[in-house]
Amino acid sequence: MLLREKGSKPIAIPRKEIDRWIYTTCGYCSTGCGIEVGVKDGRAVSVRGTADHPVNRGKLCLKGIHEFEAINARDRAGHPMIRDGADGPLRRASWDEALARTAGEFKRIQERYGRDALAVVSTGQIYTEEFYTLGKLVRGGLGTNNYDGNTTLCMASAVSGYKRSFGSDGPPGCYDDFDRTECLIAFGSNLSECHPVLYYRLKTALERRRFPVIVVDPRVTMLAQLADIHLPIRPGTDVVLLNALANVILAEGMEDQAFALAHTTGFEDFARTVSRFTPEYAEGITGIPAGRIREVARIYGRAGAAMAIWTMGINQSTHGSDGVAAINNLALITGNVGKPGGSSLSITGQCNAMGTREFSSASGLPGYRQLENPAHRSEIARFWGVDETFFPEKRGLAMTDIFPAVERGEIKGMWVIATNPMTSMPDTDRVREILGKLEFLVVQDVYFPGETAALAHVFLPAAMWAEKTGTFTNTERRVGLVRKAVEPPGEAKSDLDIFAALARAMGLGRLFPGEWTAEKAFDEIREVSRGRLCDYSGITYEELAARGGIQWPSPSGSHGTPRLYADGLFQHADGKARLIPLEFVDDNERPDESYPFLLNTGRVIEHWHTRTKTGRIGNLDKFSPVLYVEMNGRDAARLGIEAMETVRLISRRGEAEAVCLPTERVGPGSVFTPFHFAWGANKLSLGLLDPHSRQPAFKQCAVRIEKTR
Ligand SMILES: Nc1nc2c(c(=O)[nH]1)N[C@H]1C(S)=C(S)[C@@H](COP(=O)(O)OP(=O)(O)OC[C@H]3O[C@@H](n4cnc5c(=O)[nH]c(N)nc54)[C@H](O)[C@@H]3O)O[C@H]1N2
Ligand SMILES: Nc1nc2c(c(=O)[nH]1)N[C@H]1C(S)=C(S)[C@@H](COP(=O)(O)OP(=O)(O)OC[C@H]3O[C@@H](n4cnc5c(=O)[nH]c(N)nc54)[C@H](O)[C@@H]3O)O[C@H]1N2
Ligand code: SF4
Ligand SMILES: [Mo]
Repeated sequence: MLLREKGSKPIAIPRKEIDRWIYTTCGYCSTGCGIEVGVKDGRAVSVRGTADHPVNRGKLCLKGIHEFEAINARDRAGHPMIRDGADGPLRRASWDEALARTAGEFKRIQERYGRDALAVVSTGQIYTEEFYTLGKLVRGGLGTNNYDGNTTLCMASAVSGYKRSFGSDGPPGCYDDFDRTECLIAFGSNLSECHPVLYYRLKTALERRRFPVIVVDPRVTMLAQLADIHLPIRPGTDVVLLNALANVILAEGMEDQAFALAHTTGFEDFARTVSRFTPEYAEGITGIPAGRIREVARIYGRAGAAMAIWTMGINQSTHGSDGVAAINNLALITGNVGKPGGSSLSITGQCNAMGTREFSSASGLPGYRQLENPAHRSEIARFWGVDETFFPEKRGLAMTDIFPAVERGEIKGMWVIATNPMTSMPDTDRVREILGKLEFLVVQDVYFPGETAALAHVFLPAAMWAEKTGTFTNTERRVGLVRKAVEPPGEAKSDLDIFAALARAMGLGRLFPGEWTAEKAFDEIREVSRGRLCDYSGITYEELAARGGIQWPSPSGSHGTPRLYADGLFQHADGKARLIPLEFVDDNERPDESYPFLLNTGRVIEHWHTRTKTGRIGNLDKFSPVLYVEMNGRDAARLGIEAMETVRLISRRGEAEAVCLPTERVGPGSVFTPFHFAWGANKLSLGLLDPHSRQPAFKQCAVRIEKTR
């Protein structure tokens, strides 16, 4: 009222006529919010949060609220395209022609150079049914072992760390832990911008009941401002901090000995290693005062139930997998696994980064099975009706190793599905050269043009979120249903239909008999997962819609499981978890005289990754329209750079121009820039790889900043 009196307009939400509301799950991040699409005359015209949904309780974040606009945005691809010759323009083609060309080139390349000369690079953003279908085609039909996805840029370290500690992938905790914990420690997670509805869950839990929140992040994020204690860690040194926390917990007898004895192995080696990581030693490496480390260890160690969460600040590091194992170590010595409020919970990234881990076969076989395990190979061979000797006996190259293999001439063809490496991989000038070396590149996406699509020989237009039916799995293992609300544009087909059609074009139709549908794929998923950790056998689409999702394992007759390992039985053969001694390896590019700043990269709330969606949505793009770099005010003053002045960022790989924002949010000597812009962060990044997970260290490289005038 007051605002109106002053003459400014209040926000007006137009009343829209809606024919139907269709229940789905959000297609952006892994929080997995329940969201309904409002349809009018066959068009998506609105969305609303599902009021009683167990995840979001009716709330949505900025991206969710505008999600229907991504469907109607400009440049939706409606027909296949083909490039005649090596460098002719892309021209419109029929599906028959595009599929025949793709099938022909895949066959030619595999016959001439071998099965593995074709690489398949997928995503964390299509449905689980689509992942399963793709995996069946690639592992059971194409037979290339160079099959992976962008989850290697994202969740690979979490997967690797979970496997090393617990014997299997699968986040043990759940969101309900926010409501039950007595201490939360968050590592490298910008929760308020990247998982805003989880931030809301955390804040609501804190309003009901105070408990200490500790945030470990070199940057003063909004989450850091909410924290009781913020530890502005020197980038890339989390393993040292974690070892020191364990050091104090053991030195002061705060461990849960009964739990550690009954449910872990390796205690003595672990204790010996962390005994060297005193808080004083850790202070020298992490920059966190020893007294602070002791204080945090005591809060965490004495809490009845303590919860650790983490995201890319841990995973995207040269020792990301060790960082995850170190967080798990801390949880294991204090008995904080499998109990209400006590967990080691990796906050996932993409809407279905979990689904690909479960059923895409990208790093193994469906249902968390491994290529290295002969029993797993024969189970799946029998289930799919293929010869078991067709499967490789170990995993092939990860996404980050596939690109160098193209550079070396070992891979000649690539199929890129729902990912945009020309913007999201480290050192994009090199990525461009690598993609240019391919004899054949197929890109399957929902928009055209795009940075990667522009280089394709064949472009396949896909239906997007809410234009097809299927499921996503979120951070807390909750399988959520996405229903088809509207028709895709033009001739675009669901990824599932594209996979089945390509299989037929390649003479592999036997893998997908009859009419291959999401329901059929889901039935196979239920069957193939029976008795596995990620058991879907008790899940149906109807139950998913009725309950707002179900958390696996959900064997027949059950309605899901909130926490893994509640019985203390882990997935290693002896049923015990491993305490893993971890050393600190300091191998990042370090700032020096020529490149004096350490560059940190990440996200803003308005944008999604490479901006293919959010860059096309006015209500999001206009709030974050330009590439910027945060720099400490003292550094800016020293270099004579003013607020909003355009500066040049230069690394050993490339250059980018950005608007400078002097701020106290980053400390002296470090700068931060979002990675969403094709002309930004990844022209500069180095992306050294973690030895276990092959995930790139996107968050640490050295740059120089110059004035442009
Ligand atoms: N708005 C929005 N939300 C998203 C996404 C998006 O693109 N936009 N993407 C989704 C996806 S796929 C993902 S993976 C998640 C990512 O979610 P987050 O990981 O939360 O996001 P980031 O901004 O990449 O990085 C998180 C934090 O790590 C910190 N960090 C950097 N180096 C270190 C370090 O050495 N140690 C520690 N402890 N911290 C460090 C950074 O300062 C940053 O604040 O977000 C998901 N949600
Ligand atoms: N410097 C730096 N780089 C980073 C990161 C960082 O923090 N810093 N983070 C990394 C992380 S965690 C991630 S997850 C990656 C993300 O990197 P990308 O996966 O490259 O990012 P997106 O823009 O989400 O790409 C998804 C593509 O799929 C398309 N698409 C959307 N829905 C569908 C669909 O249903 N079907 C098909 N076929 N296509 C679809 C979109 O239009 C888009 O082109 O970036 C990584 N790169
Ligand atoms: S928090 Fe994530 S899942 Fe929820 S509305 Fe926002 S983007 Fe969608
Ligand atoms: Mo991610």
